[in-house]
Amino acid sequence: MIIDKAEVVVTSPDRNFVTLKLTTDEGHTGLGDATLNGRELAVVSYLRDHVVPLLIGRDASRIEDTWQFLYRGAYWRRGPVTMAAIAAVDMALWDIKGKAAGMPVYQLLGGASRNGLMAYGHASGKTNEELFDSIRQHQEQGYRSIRVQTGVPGLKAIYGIASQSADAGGGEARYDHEPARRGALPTEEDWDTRAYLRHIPGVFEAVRNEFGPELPLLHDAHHRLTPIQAAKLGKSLEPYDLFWLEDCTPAENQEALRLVRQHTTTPLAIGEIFNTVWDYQQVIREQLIDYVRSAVTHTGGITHLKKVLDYASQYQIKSGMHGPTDVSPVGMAAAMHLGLAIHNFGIQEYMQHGSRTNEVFQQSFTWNDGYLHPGDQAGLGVELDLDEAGRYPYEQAYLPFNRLADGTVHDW
Ligand code: GCO
Ligand code: MG
Repeated sequence: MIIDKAEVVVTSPDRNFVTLKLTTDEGHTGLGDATLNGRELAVVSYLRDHVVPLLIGRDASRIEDTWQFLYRGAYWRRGPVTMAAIAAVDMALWDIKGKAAGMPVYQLLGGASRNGLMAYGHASGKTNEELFDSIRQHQEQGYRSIRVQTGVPGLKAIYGIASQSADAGGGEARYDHEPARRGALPTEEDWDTRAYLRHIPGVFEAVRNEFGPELPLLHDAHHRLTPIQAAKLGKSLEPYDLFWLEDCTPAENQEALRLVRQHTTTPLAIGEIFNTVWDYQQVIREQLIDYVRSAVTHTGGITHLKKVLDYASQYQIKSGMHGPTDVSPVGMAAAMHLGLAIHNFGIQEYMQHGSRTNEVFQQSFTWNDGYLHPGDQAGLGVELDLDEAGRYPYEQAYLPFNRLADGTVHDW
Protein backbone atom coordinates (compact mmCIF):
# COMPACT_ATOMS: atom_id res chain seq x y z
CA MET A 1 0.00 0.00 0.00
CA ILE A 2 2.15 2.82 -1.36
CA ILE A 3 1.36 6.54 -1.18
CA ASP A 4 1.41 7.76 -4.77
CA LYS A 5 -0.33 11.11 -4.48
CA ALA A 6 -0.46 13.84 -1.83
CA GLU A 7 -2.51 17.01 -2.31
CA VAL A 8 -2.82 20.00 0.02
CA VAL A 9 -6.27 21.56 -0.32
CA VAL A 10 -7.04 25.05 0.99
CA THR A 11 -10.69 26.03 1.09
CA SER A 12 -12.62 28.79 2.84
CA PRO A 13 -16.33 27.92 2.90
CA ASP A 14 -17.20 29.59 6.21
CA ARG A 15 -13.55 30.02 7.25
CA ASN A 16 -10.14 28.77 6.09
CA PHE A 17 -9.35 25.05 6.28
CA VAL A 18 -6.20 23.18 5.23
CA THR A 19 -6.66 19.51 4.33
CA LEU A 20 -4.12 16.90 3.24
CA LYS A 21 -5.42 14.21 0.90
CA LEU A 22 -3.31 11.10 0.37
CA THR A 23 -4.01 8.46 -2.25
CA THR A 24 -2.44 4.99 -2.40
CA ASP A 25 -1.57 2.81 -5.38
CA GLU A 26 -4.54 0.60 -4.37
CA GLY A 27 -6.88 3.57 -4.71
CA HIS A 28 -7.54 4.23 -1.02
CA THR A 29 -7.71 7.88 0.01
CA GLY A 30 -7.13 9.43 3.42
CA LEU A 31 -7.81 12.94 4.76
CA GLY A 32 -5.96 14.90 7.44
CA ASP A 33 -6.74 18.30 8.98
CA ALA A 34 -3.83 20.80 9.12
CA THR A 35 -5.76 23.98 9.94
CA LEU A 36 -3.90 26.49 12.14
CA ASN A 37 -6.22 29.45 12.66
CA GLY A 38 -4.71 32.71 11.37
CA ARG A 39 -1.46 31.02 10.23
CA GLU A 40 -2.91 28.53 7.74
CA LEU A 41 -0.52 29.13 4.85
CA ALA A 42 2.57 28.43 6.97
CA VAL A 43 1.34 24.84 7.37
CA VAL A 44 0.46 24.65 3.67
CA SER A 45 4.06 25.51 2.81
CA TYR A 46 5.48 23.11 5.43
CA LEU A 47 3.40 20.33 3.90
CA ARG A 48 3.74 21.16 0.19
CA ASP A 49 7.38 22.20 0.19
CA HIS A 50 8.84 19.85 2.80
CA VAL A 51 6.58 16.91 3.65
CA VAL A 52 4.82 15.90 0.42
CA PRO A 53 8.12 15.02 -1.38
CA LEU A 54 8.93 12.66 1.53
CA LEU A 55 5.58 10.88 1.39
CA ILE A 56 5.48 9.78 -2.23
CA GLY A 57 6.56 6.14 -2.44
CA ARG A 58 6.22 5.45 1.33
CA ASP A 59 4.29 2.49 2.73
CA ALA A 60 0.94 3.94 3.88
CA SER A 61 0.48 1.20 6.47
CA ARG A 62 3.49 2.33 8.59
CA ILE A 63 1.83 4.99 10.74
CA GLU A 64 4.17 5.03 13.76
CA ASP A 65 7.27 4.82 11.58
CA THR A 66 6.08 7.73 9.42
CA TRP A 67 5.34 9.79 12.53
CA GLN A 68 8.85 9.20 13.90
CA PHE A 69 10.41 9.82 10.47
CA LEU A 70 8.67 13.20 10.08
CA TYR A 71 9.26 14.27 13.69
CA ARG A 72 12.83 13.11 14.27
CA GLY A 73 13.86 13.39 10.63
CA ALA A 74 13.15 17.13 10.54
CA TYR A 75 15.66 17.66 13.40
CA TRP A 76 13.73 20.87 14.27
CA ARG A 77 11.03 19.79 16.69
CA ARG A 78 7.68 20.71 18.17
CA GLY A 79 5.76 23.91 17.48
CA PRO A 80 2.26 24.37 16.05
CA VAL A 81 3.24 24.46 12.35
CA THR A 82 5.31 21.26 12.45
CA MET A 83 2.85 19.41 14.66
CA ALA A 84 -0.21 20.39 12.59
CA ALA A 85 1.55 19.16 9.44
CA ILE A 86 2.52 15.85 11.08
CA ALA A 87 -1.02 15.56 12.49
CA ALA A 88 -2.50 15.83 8.99
CA VAL A 89 -0.29 13.03 7.67
CA ASP A 90 -1.08 10.88 10.70
CA MET A 91 -4.87 11.34 10.42
CA ALA A 92 -4.78 10.59 6.70
CA LEU A 93 -2.84 7.36 7.34
CA TRP A 94 -5.34 6.23 10.02
CA ASP A 95 -8.15 7.04 7.57
CA ILE A 96 -6.48 4.90 4.89
CA LYS A 97 -5.82 2.04 7.33
CA GLY A 98 -9.48 2.06 8.36
CA LYS A 99 -10.69 2.03 4.77
CA ALA A 100 -8.26 -0.77 3.86
CA ALA A 101 -9.48 -2.80 6.85
CA GLY A 102 -13.16 -1.93 6.28
CA MET A 103 -13.41 -0.56 9.83
CA PRO A 104 -14.05 2.79 11.48
CA VAL A 105 -10.86 4.18 13.04
CA TYR A 106 -12.17 3.79 16.60
CA GLN A 107 -12.24 0.00 16.04
CA LEU A 108 -8.55 0.07 15.12
CA LEU A 109 -7.87 1.97 18.35
CA GLY A 110 -9.38 -0.80 20.47
CA GLY A 111 -13.10 -0.36 19.92
CA ALA A 112 -15.72 1.74 21.68
CA SER A 113 -15.34 2.37 25.41
CA ARG A 114 -18.73 4.15 25.55
CA ASN A 115 -21.92 4.68 23.57
CA GLY A 116 -21.29 8.34 22.73
CA LEU A 117 -19.29 11.42 23.61
CA MET A 118 -20.76 14.04 25.93
CA ALA A 119 -20.17 17.39 24.21
CA TYR A 120 -20.36 21.01 25.31
CA GLY A 121 -21.33 24.06 23.31
CA HIS A 122 -20.58 27.77 23.65
CA ALA A 123 -23.22 29.97 25.19
CA SER A 124 -22.43 33.65 25.45
CA GLY A 125 -24.02 37.05 25.79
CA LYS A 126 -23.07 40.62 26.48
CA THR A 127 -25.61 40.70 29.34
CA ASN A 128 -27.03 37.99 31.62
CA GLU A 129 -30.30 38.16 29.71
CA GLU A 130 -28.58 37.48 26.36
CA LEU A 131 -26.53 34.76 28.04
CA PHE A 132 -29.63 32.99 29.41
CA ASP A 133 -31.22 33.08 25.92
CA SER A 134 -28.07 31.59 24.46
CA ILE A 135 -28.00 28.82 27.11
CA ARG A 136 -31.64 28.00 26.34
CA GLN A 137 -30.92 27.91 22.59
CA HIS A 138 -28.08 25.48 23.22
CA GLN A 139 -30.29 23.28 25.35
CA GLU A 140 -32.84 23.26 22.51
CA GLN A 141 -30.05 22.16 20.13
CA GLY A 142 -29.45 19.18 22.43
CA TYR A 143 -26.48 20.41 24.47
CA ARG A 144 -26.37 19.02 28.01
CA SER A 145 -23.13 20.79 29.01
CA ILE A 146 -22.49 24.46 28.39
CA ARG A 147 -19.54 26.83 28.31
CA VAL A 148 -20.44 30.26 29.66
CA GLN A 149 -18.71 33.48 28.48
CA THR A 150 -20.06 36.98 29.08
CA GLY A 151 -19.35 40.61 28.49
CA VAL A 152 -17.77 42.63 31.30
CA PRO A 153 -19.24 46.07 32.08
CA GLY A 154 -16.93 48.76 30.70
CA LEU A 155 -15.24 46.53 28.10
CA LYS A 156 -16.29 46.86 24.46
CA ALA A 157 -15.41 43.53 22.85
CA ILE A 158 -14.32 40.28 24.46
CA TYR A 159 -13.18 36.95 23.06
CA GLY A 160 -15.81 34.23 22.93
CA ILE A 161 -18.87 36.50 22.95
CA ALA A 162 -20.99 35.83 19.87
CA SER A 163 -21.72 38.84 17.74
CA GLN A 164 -25.40 39.25 16.95
CA SER A 165 -24.69 40.20 13.32
CA ALA A 166 -22.20 37.49 12.36
CA ASP A 167 -23.76 34.43 10.78
CA ALA A 168 -21.79 31.68 9.13
CA GLY A 169 -24.91 29.87 8.08
CA GLY A 170 -24.86 27.19 10.75
CA GLY A 171 -27.35 28.67 13.16
CA GLU A 172 -24.74 28.48 15.94
CA ALA A 173 -23.61 31.51 17.89
CA ARG A 174 -20.30 32.58 16.34
CA TYR A 175 -17.30 34.27 17.82
CA ASP A 176 -16.85 37.89 16.87
CA HIS A 177 -13.60 36.97 15.15
CA GLU A 178 -15.16 34.42 12.83
CA PRO A 179 -16.40 35.25 9.32
CA ALA A 180 -17.05 38.89 10.10
CA ARG A 181 -13.34 39.56 10.30
CA ARG A 182 -12.18 37.74 7.22
CA GLY A 183 -10.14 39.82 4.83
CA ALA A 184 -9.17 42.27 7.55
CA LEU A 185 -6.15 42.83 9.73
CA PRO A 186 -6.48 41.75 13.39
CA THR A 187 -9.17 43.53 15.39
CA GLU A 188 -8.18 45.16 18.65
CA GLU A 189 -10.15 44.21 21.77
CA ASP A 190 -9.82 45.64 25.28
CA TRP A 191 -9.16 44.00 28.59
CA ASP A 192 -9.30 44.75 32.34
CA THR A 193 -8.60 41.80 34.65
CA ARG A 194 -9.88 43.47 37.83
CA ALA A 195 -13.22 44.31 36.20
CA TYR A 196 -13.46 40.72 34.92
CA LEU A 197 -12.70 39.18 38.33
CA ARG A 198 -15.35 41.38 39.99
CA HIS A 199 -17.98 40.50 37.42
CA ILE A 200 -17.69 36.76 36.67
CA PRO A 201 -18.72 35.16 40.02
CA GLY A 202 -22.04 37.06 39.91
CA VAL A 203 -22.67 35.75 36.39
CA PHE A 204 -22.22 32.14 37.51
CA GLU A 205 -24.39 32.76 40.57
CA ALA A 206 -27.16 34.07 38.28
CA VAL A 207 -26.78 31.10 35.88
CA ARG A 208 -26.98 28.59 38.75
CA ASN A 209 -30.07 30.37 40.16
CA GLU A 210 -31.75 30.24 36.75
CA PHE A 211 -30.69 26.77 35.52
CA GLY A 212 -30.19 24.81 38.74
CA PRO A 213 -27.30 22.81 40.19
CA GLU A 214 -27.06 19.94 37.69
CA LEU A 215 -26.13 21.54 34.35
CA PRO A 216 -22.36 21.09 33.77
CA LEU A 217 -20.89 24.60 33.26
CA LEU A 218 -17.47 25.43 31.81
CA HIS A 219 -15.55 28.69 31.50
CA ASP A 220 -12.50 29.76 29.46
CA ALA A 221 -10.15 32.48 30.78
CA HIS A 222 -8.08 32.28 27.55
CA HIS A 223 -4.62 32.66 29.13
CA ARG A 224 -5.30 36.17 30.45
CA LEU A 225 -4.62 35.81 34.19
CA THR A 226 -1.55 35.69 36.40
CA PRO A 227 -1.28 32.65 38.69
CA ILE A 228 -2.56 34.53 41.74
CA GLN A 229 -5.45 36.05 39.77
CA ALA A 230 -6.33 32.59 38.46
CA ALA A 231 -6.22 31.19 42.00
CA LYS A 232 -8.59 33.93 43.13
CA LEU A 233 -10.99 33.24 40.24
CA GLY A 234 -10.98 29.48 40.84
CA LYS A 235 -11.72 30.04 44.52
CA SER A 236 -14.50 32.54 43.87
CA LEU A 237 -16.18 30.12 41.42
CA GLU A 238 -16.14 27.12 43.81
CA PRO A 239 -19.73 27.65 45.02
CA TYR A 240 -20.96 27.30 41.41
CA ASP A 241 -19.39 23.87 40.86
CA LEU A 242 -17.74 24.34 37.47
CA PHE A 243 -16.99 21.33 35.26
CA TRP A 244 -13.74 23.13 34.46
CA LEU A 245 -11.91 26.44 34.36
CA GLU A 246 -9.91 26.53 31.12
CA ASP A 247 -6.56 28.14 30.25
CA CYS A 248 -6.57 30.30 33.36
CA THR A 249 -2.88 31.29 32.93
CA PRO A 250 -0.62 31.50 29.84
CA ALA A 251 0.15 27.94 28.87
CA GLU A 252 3.92 28.21 28.49
CA ASN A 253 4.64 28.20 32.21
CA GLN A 254 3.54 24.80 33.45
CA GLU A 255 4.63 25.60 37.03
CA ALA A 256 2.08 28.41 37.27
CA LEU A 257 -0.61 25.77 37.72
CA ARG A 258 0.96 24.69 41.03
CA LEU A 259 0.03 27.95 42.68
CA VAL A 260 -3.49 27.87 41.24
CA ARG A 261 -3.95 24.28 42.40
CA GLN A 262 -2.88 25.08 45.96
CA HIS A 263 -5.74 27.54 46.28
CA THR A 264 -8.73 26.02 44.54
CA THR A 265 -10.69 22.83 43.99
CA THR A 266 -12.21 24.18 40.74
CA PRO A 267 -11.12 21.60 38.10
CA LEU A 268 -8.54 22.91 35.62
CA ALA A 269 -8.23 22.30 31.87
CA ILE A 270 -5.30 23.40 29.74
CA GLY A 271 -3.54 22.70 26.47
CA GLU A 272 -5.33 23.90 23.34
CA ILE A 273 -2.08 25.58 22.26
CA PHE A 274 0.18 22.72 23.46
CA ASN A 275 1.60 20.51 20.72
CA THR A 276 3.44 17.60 22.35
CA VAL A 277 3.54 15.33 25.37
CA TRP A 278 6.55 17.33 26.59
CA ASP A 279 4.40 20.45 26.94
CA TYR A 280 2.28 18.43 29.37
CA GLN A 281 5.03 16.60 31.23
CA GLN A 282 4.97 18.61 34.45
CA VAL A 283 1.25 19.38 34.63
CA ILE A 284 0.42 15.69 34.23
CA ARG A 285 3.13 14.27 36.49
CA GLU A 286 2.36 16.74 39.28
CA GLN A 287 -1.40 16.35 38.74
CA LEU A 288 -1.84 20.09 38.24
CA ILE A 289 -4.69 19.71 35.74
CA ASP A 290 -7.85 17.63 35.35
CA TYR A 291 -8.41 17.81 31.56
CA VAL A 292 -6.15 17.75 28.49
CA ARG A 293 -7.40 20.33 25.95
CA SER A 294 -5.32 19.42 22.89
CA ALA A 295 -6.90 18.93 19.48
CA VAL A 296 -5.78 15.97 17.38
CA THR A 297 -5.04 18.56 14.67
CA HIS A 298 -2.55 20.55 16.75
CA THR A 299 -0.84 17.72 18.64
CA GLY A 300 0.72 15.52 16.01
CA GLY A 301 -2.38 13.51 15.17
CA ILE A 302 -4.09 10.48 16.68
CA THR A 303 -0.79 8.66 17.26
CA HIS A 304 0.73 11.39 19.44
CA LEU A 305 -2.39 12.63 21.26
CA LYS A 306 -3.18 9.04 22.25
CA LYS A 307 0.23 8.89 23.93
CA VAL A 308 -0.50 12.14 25.81
CA LEU A 309 -3.89 10.81 26.94
CA ASP A 310 -2.50 7.40 27.94
CA TYR A 311 0.09 9.19 30.08
CA ALA A 312 -2.66 11.39 31.56
CA SER A 313 -4.76 8.31 32.37
CA GLN A 314 -2.14 7.17 34.90
CA TYR A 315 -3.13 10.21 36.97
CA GLN A 316 -6.92 10.11 36.43
CA ILE A 317 -6.62 13.10 34.10
CA LYS A 318 -9.19 13.03 31.29
CA SER A 319 -9.59 14.28 27.76
CA GLY A 320 -11.36 17.51 26.89
CA MET A 321 -10.34 17.84 23.26
CA HIS A 322 -10.40 21.25 21.59
CA GLY A 323 -13.24 21.42 19.06
CA PRO A 324 -13.95 24.99 17.92
CA THR A 325 -15.01 25.65 14.31
CA ASP A 326 -11.37 26.22 13.35
CA VAL A 327 -10.81 22.46 13.76
CA SER A 328 -12.12 21.11 10.43
CA PRO A 329 -14.70 18.32 10.13
CA VAL A 330 -11.76 15.96 9.50
CA GLY A 331 -10.05 17.00 12.75
CA MET A 332 -13.37 16.69 14.59
CA ALA A 333 -13.89 13.17 13.22
CA ALA A 334 -10.40 12.18 14.40
CA ALA A 335 -11.24 13.55 17.87
CA MET A 336 -14.48 11.56 17.98
CA HIS A 337 -12.83 8.26 17.02
CA LEU A 338 -10.08 8.76 19.60
CA GLY A 339 -12.53 9.92 22.29
CA LEU A 340 -14.79 6.93 21.73
CA ALA A 341 -11.91 4.46 22.08
CA ILE A 342 -9.90 5.72 25.08
CA HIS A 343 -10.97 4.92 28.63
CA ASN A 344 -10.18 8.36 30.08
CA PHE A 345 -12.53 10.40 27.89
CA GLY A 346 -13.90 13.46 29.73
CA ILE A 347 -15.87 15.73 27.42
CA GLN A 348 -15.69 16.92 23.79
CA GLU A 349 -15.98 20.57 22.72
CA TYR A 350 -18.41 20.80 19.82
CA MET A 351 -19.22 24.01 17.94
CA GLN A 352 -21.27 23.33 14.88
CA HIS A 353 -19.77 24.09 11.46
CA GLY A 354 -21.64 26.27 8.99
CA SER A 355 -23.72 24.87 6.13
CA ARG A 356 -21.14 25.67 3.43
CA THR A 357 -18.49 23.77 5.40
CA ASN A 358 -20.85 20.80 5.69
CA GLU A 359 -21.27 20.78 1.90
CA VAL A 360 -17.51 20.79 1.30
CA PHE A 361 -16.92 18.05 3.89
CA GLN A 362 -19.46 15.21 3.85
CA GLN A 363 -19.61 13.75 7.32
CA SER A 364 -21.09 10.69 8.96
CA PHE A 365 -21.06 11.59 12.67
CA THR A 366 -24.29 11.78 14.67
CA TRP A 367 -25.43 14.25 17.36
CA ASN A 368 -28.14 12.94 19.63
CA ASP A 369 -29.35 14.23 22.97
CA GLY A 370 -26.01 15.79 23.92
CA TYR A 371 -23.86 12.94 22.61
CA LEU A 372 -21.63 12.72 19.54
CA HIS A 373 -20.74 9.48 17.73
CA PRO A 374 -18.30 9.28 14.78
CA GLY A 375 -20.45 6.76 12.88
CA ASP A 376 -19.45 3.38 11.48
CA GLN A 377 -18.12 4.19 8.04
CA ALA A 378 -14.69 2.73 7.30
CA GLY A 379 -11.88 5.18 8.14
CA LEU A 380 -12.64 8.59 9.65
CA GLY A 381 -16.00 8.86 7.87
CA VAL A 382 -15.39 12.21 6.13
CA GLU A 383 -15.14 12.85 2.38
CA LEU A 384 -13.92 16.07 0.77
CA ASP A 385 -15.80 17.39 -2.26
CA LEU A 386 -12.96 18.95 -4.29
CA ASP A 387 -15.32 20.81 -6.67
CA GLU A 388 -17.19 22.41 -3.76
CA ALA A 389 -13.88 23.15 -2.01
CA GLY A 390 -12.61 24.87 -5.17
CA ARG A 391 -15.46 27.37 -5.04
CA TYR A 392 -14.06 28.97 -1.87
CA PRO A 393 -10.47 30.24 -2.22
CA TYR A 394 -8.33 31.20 0.78
CA GLU A 395 -9.17 34.50 2.44
CA GLN A 396 -6.75 36.35 4.66
CA ALA A 397 -8.04 36.20 8.24
CA TYR A 398 -6.55 36.95 11.63
CA LEU A 399 -7.48 36.32 15.24
CA PRO A 400 -7.99 39.53 17.26
CA PHE A 401 -5.68 40.82 19.98
CA ASN A 402 -6.06 42.65 23.30
CA ARG A 403 -4.77 45.91 24.75
CA LEU A 404 -5.08 47.14 28.33
CA ALA A 405 -6.41 50.66 29.05
CA ASP A 406 -2.87 52.11 28.90
CA GLY A 407 -2.20 50.51 25.51
CA THR A 408 -0.15 47.50 26.65
CA VAL A 409 -0.63 44.37 24.52
CA HIS A 410 -2.19 41.65 26.68
CA ASP A 411 -2.83 37.91 26.21
CA TRP A 412 -5.87 37.51 24.08
C1 GCO B 1 -11.82 27.29 22.69
C2 GCO B 1 -10.74 28.17 22.18
C3 GCO B 1 -10.97 28.82 20.86
C4 GCO B 1 -9.69 29.47 20.36
C5 GCO B 1 -9.61 29.37 18.89
C6 GCO B 1 -8.29 29.89 18.36
O1 GCO B 1 -11.80 27.02 23.86
O2 GCO B 1 -12.62 26.85 21.87
O3 GCO B 1 -10.26 29.03 23.17
O4 GCO B 1 -11.99 29.73 20.92
O5 GCO B 1 -9.58 30.79 20.73
O6 GCO B 1 -9.79 28.04 18.53
O7 GCO B 1 -8.13 29.52 17.05
MG1 MG C 1 -10.17 27.73 24.88
